[in-house]
Amino acid sequence: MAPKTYINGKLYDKADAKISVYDHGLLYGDGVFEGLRVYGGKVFRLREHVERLYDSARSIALEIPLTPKQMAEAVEATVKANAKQEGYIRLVVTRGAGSLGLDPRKTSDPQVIIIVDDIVMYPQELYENGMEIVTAATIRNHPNALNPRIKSLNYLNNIMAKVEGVRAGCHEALMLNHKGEVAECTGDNIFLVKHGVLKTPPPDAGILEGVTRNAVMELAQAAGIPVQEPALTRHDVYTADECFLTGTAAEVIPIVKVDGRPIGTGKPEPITRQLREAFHQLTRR
Ligand code: PXG
Repeated sequence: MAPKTYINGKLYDKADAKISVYDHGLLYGDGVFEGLRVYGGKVFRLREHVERLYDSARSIALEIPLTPKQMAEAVEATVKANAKQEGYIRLVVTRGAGSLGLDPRKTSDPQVIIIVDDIVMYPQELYENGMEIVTAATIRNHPNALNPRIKSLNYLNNIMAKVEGVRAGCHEALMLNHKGEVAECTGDNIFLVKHGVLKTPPPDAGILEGVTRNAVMELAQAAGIPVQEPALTRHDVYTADECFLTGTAAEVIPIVKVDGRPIGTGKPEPITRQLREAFHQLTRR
């Protein structure tokens, strides 16, 4: 079935799902978004994603013309209209069409877009054997410039780091924050394991607080694995026993090499494998 896209309350065929070239989402990256997953016909952690979307919108002073409840219902109705059992949802709210000037007062009608489609993941082999990443020279945005906790349509910061990763022959790149601490990857959060303790940078390290990150932290706690959110350096990464990334698209993927240094034994290790399995159970049950 051809995908049906929701725009402002109506469903359109893919070829007809269009918005104005005067939209400030296109002209300035002025808007917010979410990426969600559908497992077995059910949207994973819909409430958390909607809450983060509204927090992002509030932070950029964008008023969404739906209540969070209406937004959640619109997402579910669009998934249903697409008869989607397994897939990816891109939820976008732009500032709307305006003049060719920055002033948000010149815009009207924020556009609410819900795309339901398939997901592109890393090659399956990397989930089994682990992935290699490099540190990008491009740092995460300074929180006082554009706070990384906002999932805005302005993803150039991450794309520049992704370009560096790809040029180095990797699928992902590690980004540091303005203090030189480990932040996250371009579209995934990072976790380390050291002496049986799970560690991930805190939200104030300048990261997006991932829905998958929070789910994995809960799973670890439930399994009796201690969880900490300390400031981390690249030294902590290089000397970790295990490393993995989390994200809606990536789910849980082992990292076995960072900047040419093998992590642990250079093969996916037990806690990573355990949490990957636990996440699989959580989403596929
Ligand atoms: N950090 C950043 C910077 C992200 O953009 C995550 C972490 C993981 O968060 P979640 O809530 O997904 O666990 C993200 C989100 C894609 C795509 O299509 C993925 C993200 C962002 C944009 C595009 O692969 N990941």
